[in-house]
Amino acid sequence: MAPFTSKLNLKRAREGSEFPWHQDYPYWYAACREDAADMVTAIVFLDDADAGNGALRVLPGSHLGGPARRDRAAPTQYLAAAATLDPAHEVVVEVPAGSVIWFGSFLVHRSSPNTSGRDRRALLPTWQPTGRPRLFEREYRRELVEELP
Ligand SMILES: O=C(O)CCC(=O)C(=O)O
Repeated sequence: MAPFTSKLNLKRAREGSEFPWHQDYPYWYAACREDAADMVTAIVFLDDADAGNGALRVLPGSHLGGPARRDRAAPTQYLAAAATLDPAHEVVVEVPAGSVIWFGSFLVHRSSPNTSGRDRRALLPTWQPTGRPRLFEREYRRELVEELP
């Protein structure tokens, strides 16, 4: 595996915002079409993460379903259509600092706002098969998401 991209997500105490339900697939698809299915992301937690400070929340099994229906009414065209999901199956992944969660681009996930007094920092490197261009070397074409459900 080789690097594709990476980012630092900082949910500041009392200010960190939510990430609504989504798959990473549409975000990567706009840069690399079907290659997006091969991406794997690690979340490296630098702080304890729990429901209060914005832990990751996942829908188990959703990684097997391929592209989820998008919310075409949302300002961003990348989010999943929440009405098509079953939040009763949501799992809040509470982990201590130093934990690493790996997931593929089809996993439907979200995270809640940080309403606590504790920061929640995490590094998110994304990996791809060796020999392919990195995200910054590819053309990013937002309109490609229209090809997805
Ligand atoms: O940092 C988080 O809580 C989740 C971020 C996320 O879902 C993403 O960057 O795709």
